Amino acid sequence: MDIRPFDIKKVSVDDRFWSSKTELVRKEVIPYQWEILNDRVPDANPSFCMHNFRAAGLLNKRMKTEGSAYEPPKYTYRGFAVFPDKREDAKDDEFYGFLFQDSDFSKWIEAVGYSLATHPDKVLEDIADKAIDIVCAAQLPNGYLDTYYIINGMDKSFTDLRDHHELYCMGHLIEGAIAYYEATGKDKLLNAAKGFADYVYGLFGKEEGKIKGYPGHEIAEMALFRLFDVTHENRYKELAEYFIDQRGQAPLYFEQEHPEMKGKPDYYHQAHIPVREQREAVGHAVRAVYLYSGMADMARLTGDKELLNACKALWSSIVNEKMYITGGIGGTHIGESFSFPFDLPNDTAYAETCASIGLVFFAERMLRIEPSREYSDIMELALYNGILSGMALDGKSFFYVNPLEVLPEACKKDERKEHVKPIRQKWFGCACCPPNIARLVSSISKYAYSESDDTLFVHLYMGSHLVKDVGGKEVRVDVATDYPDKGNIKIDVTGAAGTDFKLALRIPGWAEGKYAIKTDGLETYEFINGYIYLNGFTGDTHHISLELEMKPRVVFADRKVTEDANRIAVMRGPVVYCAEEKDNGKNLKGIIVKRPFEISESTISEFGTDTVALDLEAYRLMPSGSEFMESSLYMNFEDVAEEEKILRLIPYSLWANRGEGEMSVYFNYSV
Ligand code: FUB
Ligand code: ZN
Repeated sequence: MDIRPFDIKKVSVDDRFWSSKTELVRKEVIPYQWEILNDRVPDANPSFCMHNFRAAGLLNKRMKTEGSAYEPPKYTYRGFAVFPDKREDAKDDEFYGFLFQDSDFSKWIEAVGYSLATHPDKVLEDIADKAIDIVCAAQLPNGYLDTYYIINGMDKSFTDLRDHHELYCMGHLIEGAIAYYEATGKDKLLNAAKGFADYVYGLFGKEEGKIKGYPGHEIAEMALFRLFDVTHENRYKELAEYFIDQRGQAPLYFEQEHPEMKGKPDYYHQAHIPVREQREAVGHAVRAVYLYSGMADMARLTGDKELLNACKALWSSIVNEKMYITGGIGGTHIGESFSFPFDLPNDTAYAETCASIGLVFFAERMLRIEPSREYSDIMELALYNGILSGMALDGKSFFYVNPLEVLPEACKKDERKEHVKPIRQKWFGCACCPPNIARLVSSISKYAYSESDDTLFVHLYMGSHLVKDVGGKEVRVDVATDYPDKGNIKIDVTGAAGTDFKLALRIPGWAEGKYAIKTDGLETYEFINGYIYLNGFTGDTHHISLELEMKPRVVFADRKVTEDANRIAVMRGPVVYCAEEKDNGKNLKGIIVKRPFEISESTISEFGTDTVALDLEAYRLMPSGSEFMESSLYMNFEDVAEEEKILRLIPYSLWANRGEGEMSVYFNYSV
């Protein structure tokens, strides 16, 4: 069965929860990020992204005007990231920022593309067209387009595939160009991306004399498969397959590039063993899930069972041993990596926003191979928790690292927690996460729906309207819901009579045995891998209603997660909850939840829209004795007393929107 994402142009999302996010990205985040890319936001880390494209364009112009008299820059390594002391000191023809700064533009234009696909906007399109002109003016006549080497010296381009992100930038450029082309029909950037990919195709491959390497940071793989999807030009698929097959093969390419690393398994770059032999998710978490996404694309397109088995094993390694309850991945900041199984520290977590986004990409691709809630449940978990936490409610500040426990003082004074920030940042020198959230949120319907010729798969529930073509007939599907605050989902299907239309609805794992469905006369259905398949549509409009029980659940981690031993977390539907100092005072770790866990719900409005907050009965141990006792570091147990308290919980994704303070997802409980 050929399953593909549903065309985002054909879906209009009209949802209490998600529309506020997509509108935020459209109205605030995209314009804000354009200012950032042009270094016009005071007090934010400078980007230099558009500066670099302009600088490369300037050199190209010089090359054209000076002809053979032009002397191209000779490569000198200036560091992984270079910033001038002051913004004003930046020279017009020099490169600044991290060496993959180009990718920030590509992610931005991708978000712009998705946004324009559903909300045409002449002003934004004009800005984007002008930005594209600047980017395309930086491209070399042979198709090469990475400003780091164009500015710093092409003589060393593609000589450090492991660390220098040229192929990563190409991958992002392709993704951005496709989104913009699909939204607007304009192919200038797409042609530039194809030009770069064609140049790379000419350089890499198994043929004699070609480079036998592969990207040090993945994304080109999945981007090239997408380019193949759009253009049907086989060489892009061939190149992606080459990159995947070649990775980890002896002799190891990165060892040849960096002989000092000989004999040390390169988990970080996912180059330790050939991909089909991989079983455990290791190394840099973003690189890993981007690679697995490309592998899943290849497994789907080629039917390669060995590759699919590797994908399944890696999926299971992540979700059964290495994932936070929030859908965050990457247990350690050392190498921004997965740690060993069940090592999931809360306060030193890395859980990079990009890594959870990559997990969503991986899930979406596995769903195309096999619609199963094994994947969509996790996709939803990451979206509602570890990804949305990455962006402030006003869309103007961001988390890179998404911890599950924060003590602000420790973040500032303990070097081991330096990577953990207690408040979101306006921007980052290495700014991979903010534009990644923008492109994901603005294409959210792509993750909610996929389709085969006759079936519409509903993976995520959100108010929306779409029209699906079934054998030349238009079937209209309208969804209305207050999800995730409520579990009420109403789906109207119109015009399906006389077609083979099937509707596949996901029943989340957490709602198993706790849902009710009314099918309005449709008697034919099957339940497969967590999806209810409805068919036999004969009436004009069928009104289907699905009710998922949204009761708070007390959740316990596997005993092997020592960090969470004898502690509980609380979830409601797909939403993970946390406590903040703002509601509960300091020393959240000292709060003990009482059993039986009585949880009451209330609706609060301090986060802009109505939000369900939860309250639990709890207590703290407080010194009960004299002044002397109160000031002592240690005391006898008889000198402490229980102080009753109500523990207020809010959705984890909303933490740190009301100033700085402690936060915790896990709590002790009384036995
Ligand atoms: O290397 C590019 C990006 O920077 C990675 O995806 C992030 O983890 C950060 O290291
Ligand atoms: Zn990131």
